[in-house]
Amino acid sequence: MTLPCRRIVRDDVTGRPLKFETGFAPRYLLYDVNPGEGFNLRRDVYMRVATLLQKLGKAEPWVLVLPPWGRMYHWQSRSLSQQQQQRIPWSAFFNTPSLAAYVPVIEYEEYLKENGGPFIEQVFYLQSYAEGWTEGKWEEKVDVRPCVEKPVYRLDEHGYYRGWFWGYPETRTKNVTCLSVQGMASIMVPLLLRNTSARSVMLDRAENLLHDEYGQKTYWDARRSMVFARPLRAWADEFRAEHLNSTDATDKTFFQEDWRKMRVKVGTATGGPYLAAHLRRKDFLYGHSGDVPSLEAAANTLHRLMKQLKLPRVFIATDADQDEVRELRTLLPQMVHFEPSQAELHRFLDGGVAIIDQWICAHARYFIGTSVSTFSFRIHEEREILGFDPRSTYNRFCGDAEVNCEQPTRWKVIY
Ligand code: GFB
Repeated sequence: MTLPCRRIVRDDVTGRPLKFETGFAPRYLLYDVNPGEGFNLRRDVYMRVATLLQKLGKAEPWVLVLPPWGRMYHWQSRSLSQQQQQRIPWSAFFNTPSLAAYVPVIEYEEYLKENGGPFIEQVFYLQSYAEGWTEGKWEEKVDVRPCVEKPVYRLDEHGYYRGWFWGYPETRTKNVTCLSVQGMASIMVPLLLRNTSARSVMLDRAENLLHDEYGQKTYWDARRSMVFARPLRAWADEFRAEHLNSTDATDKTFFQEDWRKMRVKVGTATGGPYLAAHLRRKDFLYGHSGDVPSLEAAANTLHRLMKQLKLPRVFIATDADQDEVRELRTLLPQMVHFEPSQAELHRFLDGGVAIIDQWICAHARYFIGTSVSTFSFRIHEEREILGFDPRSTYNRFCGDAEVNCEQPTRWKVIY
């Protein structure tokens, strides 16, 4: 039997499906994540779902629909309206042809056109097992189960389920099923291929699926395909040149948009003549109070590092409020910080400003981040891709009273 995937005609450069032979209409995979989760955890969930899609694609022509960005708890700029920070396409933050070189992807607006309307045939709401692990034994499994919590979808008078659907109020579905799941993302493959014939399937609460091969080649392929959008990189590069005396040529940070061609020897990148720090504050001040330093302690660490590494400046990426930033400036006069003008904020939005911060941190001679922050983790990965010596990357601040201040684990790119 010929597998249907052989019938997809793909673009050589982007890997994106150009057409499907008659009788092989694509199936669409959509997903969403727990509303409380931040941008960089969502990036991690994208990788899990993209890897699932890659496996589905070996049997049938599936396309991943990129969930519009919005309603993010951490995007708090008052001068931007809720509407401005909703229904944001992935192309605002990522280079979508680079994503498509890993798996076929389309934006939600493209899906609406291709699908002929705001309908999703089947929604699977993923949840844990009500009983937890049976006899303390962990096994991979997935089953249709009653919803453990009150469903977030409500039935309208026409028999459609309504929900958040990324801020598209017209979007609706006829079927919502709760699935208890315990396992890697690929546990969904048999279910999606055999137990449903729906052409469009949404996995809500997709963070319940684990990585198939954490830290392995598929993980890194998916990660490397998440190239930031060109305007954000270009803007951050200008900032580096203007404020930090840093350019790719002098720093030996050579980046290729076609991530498949990029393979850099570890230790090749030297980075710009600045120290970079990610200081996560806000909810981390109470959520992770034990391992987040006071501003005084953070400033002392940075002074010590600048002296030790003979670096004249320190770039600070932070979600701290204005009072804290002001205090930090007094403690650390050499500090460089990106404070967007109103025009820049309207152009890049909170998500783009955060990416600019990450890109600048990724190009520093030395980086120090915040314990367990996925924002810092994504910077580690970016630096690993650029070819930095791991000793200049896997560093974190310690809490003021922390005794065993374990430093981050290194994850080596697998090509
Ligand atoms: O990215 P994220 O998932 O990282 O969420 P964590 C933190 C968000 O805060 C970022 C903003 O996406 C940004 O919007 N933010 C944090 C920053 N640091 C900076 C910074 O240096 N510069 C800029 N411009 N913005 C997790 C969350 O946060 O923390 C979870 O994902 C949960 O939802 C947990 O809240 C406690 O891993 O740091």
